[in-house]
Amino acid sequence: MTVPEFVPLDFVRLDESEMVARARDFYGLMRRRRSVRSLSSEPVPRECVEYAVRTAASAPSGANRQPWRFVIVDDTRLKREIRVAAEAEERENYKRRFPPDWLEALSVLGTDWHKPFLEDAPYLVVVFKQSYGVAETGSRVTNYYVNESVGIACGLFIAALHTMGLATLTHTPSPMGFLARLLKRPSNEKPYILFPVGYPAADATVPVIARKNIEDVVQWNQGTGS
Ligand code: IYR
Repeated sequence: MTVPEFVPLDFVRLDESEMVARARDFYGLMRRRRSVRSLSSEPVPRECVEYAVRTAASAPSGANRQPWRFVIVDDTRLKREIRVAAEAEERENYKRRFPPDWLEALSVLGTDWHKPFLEDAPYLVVVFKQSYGVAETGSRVTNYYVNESVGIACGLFIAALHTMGLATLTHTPSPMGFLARLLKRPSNEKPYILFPVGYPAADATVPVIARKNIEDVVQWNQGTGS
């Protein structure tokens, strides 16, 4: 066993008024985030997407294994290949694979199999989860809570993009195996989410949908179980 090493926590204690002000401000910013399906092809500074990835990679993870890989695609040809492959899968989904109740659930979002944002966005960030790690010797290393860890990292990624004034969409063209193939990822990595990143198109629209009321998502203490 390795002996753990500890250092004092670098922590800034805030006044209560400052805490509440920050809580309110952050909520005020984040509640305005929307998933955006029409993105502008206007260039975005590389630094922005790099900082968003750094933020994501700061997420907590099971046993600190950091079981993620972020592939940033800005190559026009590769983006086109990804679009063609994603649209082929999604065409099947919408025409044959999705059951009627799923199509009904999607109808309020106005989605279909066309994915122009995969070519329009200046960057596609494809997040891979590492089902297991590979040591320098080549032997397998167990990763823990992989889905939870990568999900949290993706949440931070989305928040970082929104804070810097960029838009994205949580896109999961299904099945996503083509992403591992096109991006030449090793077999321990599975595609998790594809994020197109850019400015919203000037004429972007979003569906009229609502978030649940806070009473419907929060419970303090015991419920009735009914
Ligand atoms: N992945 C498909 C379908 C889709 C599924 C859900 I659940 C959504 O919230 C949105 C879309 C697509 O991208 O069209």
